[in-house]
Amino acid sequence: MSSFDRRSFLRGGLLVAAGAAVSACSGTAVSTAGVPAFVGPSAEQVRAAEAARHPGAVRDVVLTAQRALVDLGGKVVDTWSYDGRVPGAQIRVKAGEVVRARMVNRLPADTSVHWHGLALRNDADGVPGVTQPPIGAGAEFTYEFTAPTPGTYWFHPHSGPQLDRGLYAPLIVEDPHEPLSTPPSASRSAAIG
Ligand SMILES: [Cu+2]
Repeated sequence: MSSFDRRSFLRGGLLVAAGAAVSACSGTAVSTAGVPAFVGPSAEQVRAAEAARHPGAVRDVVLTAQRALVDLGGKVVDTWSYDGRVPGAQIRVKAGEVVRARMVNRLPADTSVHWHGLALRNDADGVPGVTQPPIGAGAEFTYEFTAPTPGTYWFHPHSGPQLDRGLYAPLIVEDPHEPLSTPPSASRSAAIG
């Protein structure tokens, strides 16, 4: 099988699988003519899943994907960025909080935001053509999801090599139960010393 045939085959299989998954959730056939249908943010299934994650406060963030001149230790390059810096500014939330991120696309190309490693609602996963339509040049898209699990994550587009041009930034999910106290072993050695 040539690589083109194989790619077409895989894509076809993915669309069938996506359509089947959506149909299984909604109980209705919503995929027609091989075009994937998307589970919208207001879908009943999404509301139920998010409610089960005990959402807390809402953290509003605006991300602007744009061209920028970035200083790489003396060499200034003309590249793409979130809000004019590489990496982009970190987003820091507490586990259980809702991230509502408005992506403003000022690039001359489609983009998206994939929230790497986070367990989140499917329509916020940022894979253009699979979980959402691409965010076109000059367009906006708002992601909204509960960040359920503490950890250090990052986010980036799933649109061509944009990540390699500088579109990436950290996302920290703090554990509200983390005491941040001195470890017992450290205080013991201090007492001995
Ligand atoms: Cu990733």
